[in-house]
Amino acid sequence: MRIDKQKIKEVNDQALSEHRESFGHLSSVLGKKGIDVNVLVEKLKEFQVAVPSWALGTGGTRFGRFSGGGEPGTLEDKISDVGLLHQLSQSAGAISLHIPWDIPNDVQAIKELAASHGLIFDAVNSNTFQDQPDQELSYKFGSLCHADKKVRDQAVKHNLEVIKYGDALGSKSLTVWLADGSSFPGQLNFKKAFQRTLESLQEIYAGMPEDWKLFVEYKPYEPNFYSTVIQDWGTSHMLADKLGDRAYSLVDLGHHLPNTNIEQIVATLMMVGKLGGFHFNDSKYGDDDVTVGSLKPYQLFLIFNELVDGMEDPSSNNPYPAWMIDASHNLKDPLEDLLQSLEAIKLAYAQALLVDRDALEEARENNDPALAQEILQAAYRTDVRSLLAEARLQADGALDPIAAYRKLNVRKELIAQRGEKVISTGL
Ligand SMILES: [Mn+2]
Repeated sequence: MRIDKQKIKEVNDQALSEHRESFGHLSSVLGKKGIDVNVLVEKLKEFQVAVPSWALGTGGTRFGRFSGGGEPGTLEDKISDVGLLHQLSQSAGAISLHIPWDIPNDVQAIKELAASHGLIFDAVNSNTFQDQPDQELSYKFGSLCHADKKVRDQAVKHNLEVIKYGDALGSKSLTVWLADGSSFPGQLNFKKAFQRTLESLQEIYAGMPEDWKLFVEYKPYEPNFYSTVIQDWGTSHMLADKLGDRAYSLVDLGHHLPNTNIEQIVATLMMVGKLGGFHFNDSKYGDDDVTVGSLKPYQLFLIFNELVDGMEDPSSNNPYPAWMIDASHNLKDPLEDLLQSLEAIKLAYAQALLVDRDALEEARENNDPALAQEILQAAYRTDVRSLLAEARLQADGALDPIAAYRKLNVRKELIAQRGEKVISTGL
């Protein structure tokens, strides 16, 4: 489904005068500080975040799953849903596919469909964390690290297939996240597991087209409860460093133990040019995958402060990172949840753009932590919502995406088209 542009405009018109007032006020406040809001609006319009195909359906837990209605049952439906998010937010201009859940039958038709929604294909994701029905050997005891070379070969072959599908669609990167690890002390030889994983990744790296990047994602625990082969950013960076120039670490916010200083990890990886990708979500206890910014918005801002610093640093050769939301929703309408995540990401980005970097650096050089905090919090406490709304308005999106989604009865329409009981593939 697509929303009639005129309808979005009609909804926007109802809130236009209020928006003009808020945006005018913010423009004047920021203008007095020497900040040109038009520059910020342009940067916000450019900032696009990929939506993964698996976030469009209702997720669940190991205890159960309560699906909503009108979920996307096919790859075409998933693309259409990201298209809706992009139409409303003008911030979700890419989709990230997961193979084998999203194998395209007709590559050309899928490419054309995505293009018609203004979407590109971001990083493709492989899956060796579960067995597929037609699979010969099991990943129960690991994939790229497995003791049996035949299992490792099968997992490498799968990754090469994922690259082939991604290449056909115009993707330029592969994200590898491994569940490989052990659940009991003594189960795994840590050194052999690392070496085997490295060798397998080397084969995958060698099989990538020359303009592709490989992202190595890390996670401290789960599904294994004692050890994970790629447990942290240090291990991920060691692998990426050994693999070569086109291999990078990928930071997923939820893949850290509680209270980890993620902003410092981001700064360090960007300093050495090795931060390739970023997965957004929020968490309280573990890899909770809840809505971005719903629990720790200040931490998200501090992370964005380092991301912006890294992106603006002329001495850094870090590539522009691939942004993706990696979350799931077991209670909310997934599309509403994704709109909230997109908003939270861009709020943090906009606030980070407001940081007076010269003044901050001066405070640091003068050992003035109180002033440094004042500078950061002045940016964080600025209400930049009207800035985001203006960027959307200028790009033909909705002033308030969730309000528009509800007023235009999008979910009701999706249920009418697809039915109450469609289960999204892959979940
Ligand atoms: Mn992730």
